[in-house]
Order: sequence, then C-alpha cells, then structure tokens
Amino acid sequence: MADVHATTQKVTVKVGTLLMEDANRMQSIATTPEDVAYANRYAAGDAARIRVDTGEVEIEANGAPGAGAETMRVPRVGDALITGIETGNATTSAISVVSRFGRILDNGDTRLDIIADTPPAAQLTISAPLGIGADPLDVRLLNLQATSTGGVVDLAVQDSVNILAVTAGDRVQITAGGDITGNSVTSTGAASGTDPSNPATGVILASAAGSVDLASVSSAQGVNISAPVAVSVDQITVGTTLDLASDRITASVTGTGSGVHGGSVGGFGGGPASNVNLDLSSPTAFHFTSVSAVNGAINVPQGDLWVDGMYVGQRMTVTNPQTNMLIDQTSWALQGYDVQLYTGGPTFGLGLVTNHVYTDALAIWRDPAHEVISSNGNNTSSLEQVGSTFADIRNDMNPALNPEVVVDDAAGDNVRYEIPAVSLNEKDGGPCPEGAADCEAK
Ligand SMILES: [Ca+2]
Ligand SMILES: [Ca+2]
Repeated sequence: MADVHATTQKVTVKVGTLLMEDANRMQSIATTPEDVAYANRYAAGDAARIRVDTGEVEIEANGAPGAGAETMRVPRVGDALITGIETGNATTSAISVVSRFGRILDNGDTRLDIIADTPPAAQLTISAPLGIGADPLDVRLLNLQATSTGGVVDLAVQDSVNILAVTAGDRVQITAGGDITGNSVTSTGAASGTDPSNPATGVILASAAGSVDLASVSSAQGVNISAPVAVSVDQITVGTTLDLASDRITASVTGTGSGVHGGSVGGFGGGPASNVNLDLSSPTAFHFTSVSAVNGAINVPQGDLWVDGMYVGQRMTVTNPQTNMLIDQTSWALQGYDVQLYTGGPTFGLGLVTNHVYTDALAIWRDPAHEVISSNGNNTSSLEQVGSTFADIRNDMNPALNPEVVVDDAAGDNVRYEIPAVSLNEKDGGPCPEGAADCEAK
C-alpha cells in the first residue's frame, strides 16, 4: 500500500490480509534473494502511510486464517501488518483497526504506527482475536479501546493515554511516556502462548514520567504497575504476583486462586515509596519479598500478610480484623494499638496472622490478647520482658550507644534486645534531656 492522503473524507480499507510496508523494515528482514530484490526497489521514504486530515480511518482485515506459511511479503492470512496510520479526526470513531480472525502487528518504525490524538475525543478502537502488538504498536492517542480475545495487547504510547477498556486473553503490556488513566485493564489468560518473542504474562503497565490511575486492573496472572509520581487503582485483582512501584501507592487488592501471592511494594526505581495505602484480601496470603515506605497503612481484611524485608521510614499501620498494629520509628510513646513495633530504621520481617504477629522487630507493646512471636519464640513485648530491669539500668548507659539487654524467657532461653538510644527520662509527664537535673526515669 502506498501513501494515502485524504483531507475530510473517511478512508475505509476492507481486505482479507493487510500489509503496510515499511521500506527500512523490509530491507532489514529480507533474506531470500527474491525478497532482497523486492525490498531494494524501495527507498526509506517509501514506507506505507494512511493519513487523513479530519476524516475517520476504518481498517478491517477479514481473511480467515488457513494453511500456508507467512513470508516477508505474505503475512498470515487475516493479519493486518500496519504502520503510519494517522488522522486529525477529533471524535470517538477517529481510527478503527480490526482483524476479524488474526493479528494486528507492527510493521515499521519510520513513523508512529497509529496517531489519534486530536482533542477533545480522538479514540483508537482496535481488536484482533489472536493478538495486537507483540512488537508493541507505537502509538500516540487520547483514548484507547483494545480487545484481543485470545492474544496479547502490547502498546507503546508516546505520551499519555486514557483507557476506556483493554481486554486480552493473553498478556497486556502498555508503556506510556506520560500518564495511564481511565477505566479497566483485564488479562484473562493463564499463560502467554501467543507471543513467543516475549514470555511475560499478566498485566504490565508502566509510565515513564507520570502516574497510573485506573478504576480496575484484573489479571489471571501477575500485575506489575510502575510510575514515578503515583499509582492509584480502585480495584486490583491478581492471580499470582503483585509488584507496585511508585512514590505514592493507593490500591484495593484482591488475590484469587489457591496460591500465595508474592511480589513487592516500594518506590519507583528502588528505595521506599513516600506513602503506601493498601487493602490486601486473599483466600490464602500475600507474601511479599519487600515492602518499603516512609509512611503508610496496610489493611488485610482477609488472609495473612507476610513480608520478608519490611522498611518503614517513619510510621505505618498494619491491620486485620483481629489486630491493629503500629510501626512507629519516630516515637516510643504507646499509642493505643494492640501491638506496637520499632526498629529505628533497619528492615525487619513481619507476619500477621489473625491475632499473631511474627517479627524480628522490637515489640515495645502487645495487648495480652495478642501474640508476638520472634525468631526466638518469645511471646512478649519489650515492656513485659525488660520491665524494671531496663528502667533501672537505662540511666547508667551511654545514650549514644544501642546497648543490648538480655532477659531469660519462660523456657530459660536468652532473648536479646538491642535497645536504641531513646531517652525514657521524663519530668512532669513530658520528656527532658538525658542527665538533666530533676529528671526521673519512668
Ligand atoms: Ca512501529
Ligand atoms: Ca514497535
């Protein structure tokens, strides 16, 4: 197909199989002498193109796949190999690309593959039962509706995109330079079988410079969402692992299936998030390798929570129906929670199962109806363990040190606590400096 340019007219292409050729691509993939000779007839400027100033573009490949191998010059029957489709149309019907039985594939990078970005309402509607992308289609869009009942949906968006709905029987992988916003992204596939070049499964959404803000993300496999500014999803449904990376993370998450849900939650590109606000429900458990945040609130309405490496910079609550737990790295003041933990900064392991807390963090408080179980098997808080022993010796210690207190537990085993240098002196109900006159130990 050559260069088609219309001004106000609608361009409609209905074919069995569509091949829009990019000259550069042809020359790079041609191998047989016949294909090389064919490709060499074209210069780089001969890439195919459909360009419409204000009209709509409607493309339909309706060939039913049959026998016969695809070659460079003959794609699989029913597929649409596209590039250079563009309209300035500003409506929801700006560009429609449909393969009724096959795939829609990227066939060149001389230009963007699809441009539909004219305000207020330009929209790309694209569907192909066996897959869209694989090599992601390079697009610039305002609005997106994409469907592949049995294949992948892979798109590389130049700027921001608003999603009406993306559904795929296989993987969804969408990258955007700006924001990814809108309604729903759904992957129902149990595994990636339609794109041998990329084994990734589930839903992968990545914003390079903005936010991801969606109503729902659902995946039979994993969910991986990253964005430097914020990730906000009203409802995430995840079958296997959940990985969220952003400075601010807000989501209500439901795990499905019989397996434990792994993954990680933290800042974009490593380090802690500024704030994490999560609801985590699972018929089994979420078991993250890491959760890293300066501040946050994690609620677990159903199931267990395990974190191998948990970092809390300042303050985080972790709650389930039986337990309200606080990790406050800035204060030892008891704040009315069932369990209160402290490490002063270092990462720690955490498990929350009904009213049981498993941790190697220092439990400075536990309500008697709650168990705190350390790697040593103790079931107490530091206040219970150390009691008056700690208060008696604290004033004699060098406050710059983090001294160790050893207490025998009920079984006679030594339980060792490293006590950070926090002043427990007080005067008239408030703190006063270490060593100051008239201070009294708690
Ligand atoms: Ca391309
Ligand atoms: Ca591409």
